[in-house]
Amino acid sequence: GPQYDAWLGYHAALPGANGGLHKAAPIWSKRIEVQEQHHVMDTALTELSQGLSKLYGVQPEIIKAQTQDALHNERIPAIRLGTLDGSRFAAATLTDSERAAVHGEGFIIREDEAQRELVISSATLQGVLYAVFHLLRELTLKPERAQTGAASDDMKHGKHKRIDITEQPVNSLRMINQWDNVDGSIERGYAGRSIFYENGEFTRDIKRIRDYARLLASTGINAVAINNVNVHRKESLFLAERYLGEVAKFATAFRDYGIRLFLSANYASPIEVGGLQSADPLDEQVREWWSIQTAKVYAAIPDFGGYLIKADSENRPGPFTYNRDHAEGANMLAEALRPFGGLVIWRCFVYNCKQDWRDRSTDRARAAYDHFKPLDGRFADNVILQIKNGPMDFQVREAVSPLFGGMENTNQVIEFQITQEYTGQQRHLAYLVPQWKEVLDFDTYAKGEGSEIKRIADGSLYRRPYSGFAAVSNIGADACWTGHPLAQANLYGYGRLGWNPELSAEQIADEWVRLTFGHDEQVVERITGMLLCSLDIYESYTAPLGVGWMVNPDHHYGPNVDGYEYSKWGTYHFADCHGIGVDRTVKSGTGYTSQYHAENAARYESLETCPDELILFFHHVPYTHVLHSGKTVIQHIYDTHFEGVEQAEALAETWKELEGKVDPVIYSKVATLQAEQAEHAKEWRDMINTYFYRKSGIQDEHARTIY
Ligand code: BDP
Repeated sequence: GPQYDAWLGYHAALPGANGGLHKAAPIWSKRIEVQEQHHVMDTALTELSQGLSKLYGVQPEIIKAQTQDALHNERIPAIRLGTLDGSRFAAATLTDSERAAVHGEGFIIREDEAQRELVISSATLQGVLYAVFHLLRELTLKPERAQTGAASDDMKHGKHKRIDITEQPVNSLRMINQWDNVDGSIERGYAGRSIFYENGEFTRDIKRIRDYARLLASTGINAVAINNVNVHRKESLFLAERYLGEVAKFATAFRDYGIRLFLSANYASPIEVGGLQSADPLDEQVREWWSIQTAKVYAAIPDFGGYLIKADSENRPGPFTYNRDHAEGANMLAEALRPFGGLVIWRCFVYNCKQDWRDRSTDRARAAYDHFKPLDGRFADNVILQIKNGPMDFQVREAVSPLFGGMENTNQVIEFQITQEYTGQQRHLAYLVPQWKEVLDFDTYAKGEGSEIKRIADGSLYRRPYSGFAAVSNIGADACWTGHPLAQANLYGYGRLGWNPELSAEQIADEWVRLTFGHDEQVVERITGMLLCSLDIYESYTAPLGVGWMVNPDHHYGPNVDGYEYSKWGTYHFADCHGIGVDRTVKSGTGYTSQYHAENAARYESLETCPDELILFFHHVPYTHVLHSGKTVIQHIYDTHFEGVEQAEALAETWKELEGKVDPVIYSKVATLQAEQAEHAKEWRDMINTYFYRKSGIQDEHARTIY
């Protein structure tokens, strides 16, 4: 059904035109020709013929032939697809410079002048698959584009443009992290149980894994880590014979969609799995164990991606136990993986989660930079550091991580969180693409103006061999995959942004809505509108001005004004009767601002130039401090919390206008969730407003009732 098909329903091409579907079919859509045999090519063929038959009601004929002569008779209209080197028709139709314009997973889709032939080509088979998904997306998004032939009005007026598309992915690694546990639970999962595991075993439902792989590949994802970064005892054994066969089955499902499989590994695996006494990275026995074990992994999965590691973080083991640093720790694994072309993805989420809160110099925001910056240049060339977008932990608003721009000689990927741990847990609507865009467009000034984070993530600024995106998935066994049906837009958007960070949040929202719900203009306008304002709304009724963390400890859902204030996790707002905020300045605070390059350091250090939305992230100010907006901090808090509730209520009302215009199951699911959000927003408003009213004793200028 539509929930499960997500953005791949291809039902929406021509609304209301069911009977006349086949008339709209492009001339080339009835025949597909290929020369190459490969599992990814098979996937591409299946996707293409399925997609075309859904769009146009005609099942294309697939011609597989080894010889060029049998195929390339240009008088027969067809789609001809293959790699640049493996298919001769690509050579016949594309010029040298056209061929040179794409590499790796990039692709070309070209219609000939007469619009009777469509050539799809790429240097790689994955590229061919991405091209197929891209073509089907374009045909769905722009149904008029496919109307070739005399019947088309555009043609009569000579306006129809032939299809001519060249695409090149900007980021090489475009990865998804599953935080799934083998017992079937998902850490920070809000969409039901795991689709990967049940009751301590790998699922038998490989079809569902394939369907997931398909969704991911359609947006351009090419790597997946299939287990939680917190690797507990049982998951450690994924490296052992006991489970490797199962891992290999998953790898096959993903491989068919051009996705490489990675495992999160426990740093103490030599002890947990191997029965050794130590996991010291400089111990010969330990190194040998990793080499042998890694060879076994590659025997089962020849294209295995590598290990994702969370070490010395939140009670996970790591090299610190042996007085070794993280370069020594990571490089040992890199050595074991190198012979097979594998990668170590080493997370930078390292901080002291047992710190003494009375000591304000241990600012958690500082931790990753303090820890990793001195190691720049010491990591092996197949190690990639995975850095969260912000220095704290996926808050609705926080500064960007200063590690971006701090490590010129180290491979790095940026880590986002698609799962909405701190942004409403898929019960509140929060379209996250605008937040990711802001981070990616942030100028670090690392090499002067124009050193945006997206250029560090894509490897171009420092010319790094490995780079890209990683993100924590938001899916589970839920019927619509993502709990909140509109949260699918975040999974879709993440993939699209990884492929091309220049796409706008608006364009991605528009694409997703049209692919999922069709082209009814009211539907498109309302849903994109809801998505695009959703994160601002969520921010306005939750923790104010970048201070973060006013959530319930542990599960992190709902307001809790002092829940983390006196705990050891290093997540404070320091509110008292005089003021609020974390002083991270050099002048009087933790000195965190100095981790940025001069331009940003100065901007954040000064109250005059620090942006309003981050004022409490960087400064401790009195409630009467006047923001650039002209409002005092306390009045800003009151106003945004009252407005936020009204806007959350408006979201629910807007959705109601779509009754009867979208799939009824999706309609009622979202209607229920939006009503809950509007209610829950009041709880946020009242707790936050009351708290600051009591702390400050300052009345609301508009004398609204504060509970
Ligand atoms: C935090 C989550 C925790 C994760 C951790 C991580 O609360 O469950 O294990 O991040 O990224 O956001 O390792």
